[in-house]
Amino acid sequence: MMRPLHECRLYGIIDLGYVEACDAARIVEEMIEGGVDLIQLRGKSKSLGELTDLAAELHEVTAKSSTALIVNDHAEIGRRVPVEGVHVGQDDDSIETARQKAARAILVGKSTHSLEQARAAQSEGADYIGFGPIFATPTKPDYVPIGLEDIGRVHAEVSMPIFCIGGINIDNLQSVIDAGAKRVVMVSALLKAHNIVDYARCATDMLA
Ligand code: TZP
Repeated sequence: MMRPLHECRLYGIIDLGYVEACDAARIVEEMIEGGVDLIQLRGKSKSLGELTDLAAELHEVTAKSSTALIVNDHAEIGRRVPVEGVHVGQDDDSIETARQKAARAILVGKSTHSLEQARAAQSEGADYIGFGPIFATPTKPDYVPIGLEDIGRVHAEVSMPIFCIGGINIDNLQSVIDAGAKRVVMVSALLKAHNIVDYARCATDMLA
């Protein structure tokens, strides 16, 4: 059983732009051991079939733990693989369409890049949002960072879980927490860490 969403603090992403599919299961195991609460599978250049097969392989690993597996973009994967959720961007399916495609109760998260988009995602019925990029990030080079200033306001105005994202690492995590964040996503920082287990533990301890 996955940890209740409101108890989740650290969200990792298996981004196939950074890691090979053949290493994904090992990295998922390390993230789980380090206390990562949610893991997203993201592979912008992979086919639906490849992502479905990989999601099935990774879910066999996450199912033995309380860590949830979320797929990026393709809610229809949720029909074939018992993933816990799907994540959509601003230019992807609506929350409603994602729920229809999954055809069962599933978490639906949405990327937001401003206060206005965060409020809209709440009205649209998202279960959680990503909010960022907080800092400049090589993972999304074409996005203008929104900075730390709106983190307090978004937490005051939006009641669902908010995961701050974008350029967050162990060295700047405290500044994000001090700005009001309770939850974060780390992509490159975790994937490039020499020891993913220790790096994730350090982050989850800070977020506890
Ligand atoms: N959405 C906003 S920023 C971002 C996404 C997917 C990338 C975050 O990656 P990193 O490597 O943690 O900066």
